[in-house]
Amino acid sequence: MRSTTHRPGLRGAGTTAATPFQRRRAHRALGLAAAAVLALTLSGCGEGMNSSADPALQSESPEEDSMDGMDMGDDMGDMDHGDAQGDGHMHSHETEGDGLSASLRGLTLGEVETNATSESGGELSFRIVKENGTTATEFVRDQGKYVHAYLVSEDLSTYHHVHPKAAAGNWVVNVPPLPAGRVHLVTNFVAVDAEGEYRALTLGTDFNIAGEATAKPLPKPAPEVQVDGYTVTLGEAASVGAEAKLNLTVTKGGRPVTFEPYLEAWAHTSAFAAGTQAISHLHPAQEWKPDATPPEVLTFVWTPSAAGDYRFFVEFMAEGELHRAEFTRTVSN
Ligand SMILES: [Cu+2]
Repeated sequence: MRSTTHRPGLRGAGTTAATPFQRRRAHRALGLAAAAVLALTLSGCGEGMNSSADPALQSESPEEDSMDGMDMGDDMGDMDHGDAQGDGHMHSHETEGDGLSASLRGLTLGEVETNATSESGGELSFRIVKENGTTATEFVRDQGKYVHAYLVSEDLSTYHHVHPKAAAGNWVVNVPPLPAGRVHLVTNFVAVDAEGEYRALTLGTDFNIAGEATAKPLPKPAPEVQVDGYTVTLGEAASVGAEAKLNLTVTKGGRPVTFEPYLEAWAHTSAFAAGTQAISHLHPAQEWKPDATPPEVLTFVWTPSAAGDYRFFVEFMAEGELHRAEFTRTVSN
């Protein structure tokens, strides 16, 4: 796999195999209204965030320019938590949006390009564009990263969580081979809009990978799954509008494992709705802080806004490695 080089000319040279797209399904627009209604409010993002003058908060810092942007299964090397602890923004910002809209609050996820195919990995790039047409370049690190990006296939059988790096607002990340067909890209970030306001947003769009999509059925709900020698259990989902507390336990040989922090949380869960690919990204109620004692049980609090099947991608760190457990959960009316 090529390294991420952040060449501004990515789109120019060497991308003859790129699949250009900006396609957005028209019916996604219908989801916009729903997303706006269900959106969480921004929580005090203006307070204590005097970022524009602070180079540490800029996305262009060269120390961000490294090859470790990709987290896939056990391939984790992206653990630069160090400077996140210095900037005073370790809390997670409540995000607005469920990834079904590419635009919210004057910021748009656009210029999505990739030269990855179903056979080979490549680079994925995109920009966050302001209402005035300029590229957003001021980002605040959140959960250890400036931008979290999630890629899922339409059938939710494929999930990747990657962390792009930017040069002049052009976010680039190495991605593995991607499934043929429609791929849904979700980006999660805190950025400054054209008015200088901080926006914690979850924006999403689709693109196509050439080839014939082969949809797999969603696996049946199971109370526990085995992954990397661990037994992982996740609680049941509730009904629409009701708060569910989904407990997560991880054991090995019958003993609880010690959770290790990953991206400033004890675990991360991306829950995608089957069909729409609406995302809820959840963190445990047990907040991670430096020197905190690892809890034995983690609790994801989630109030689903729509009935149907969901695929939960639970990412946790144990014994120095990142692991991912996947669950299907059904939300009833
Ligand atoms: Cu997270």
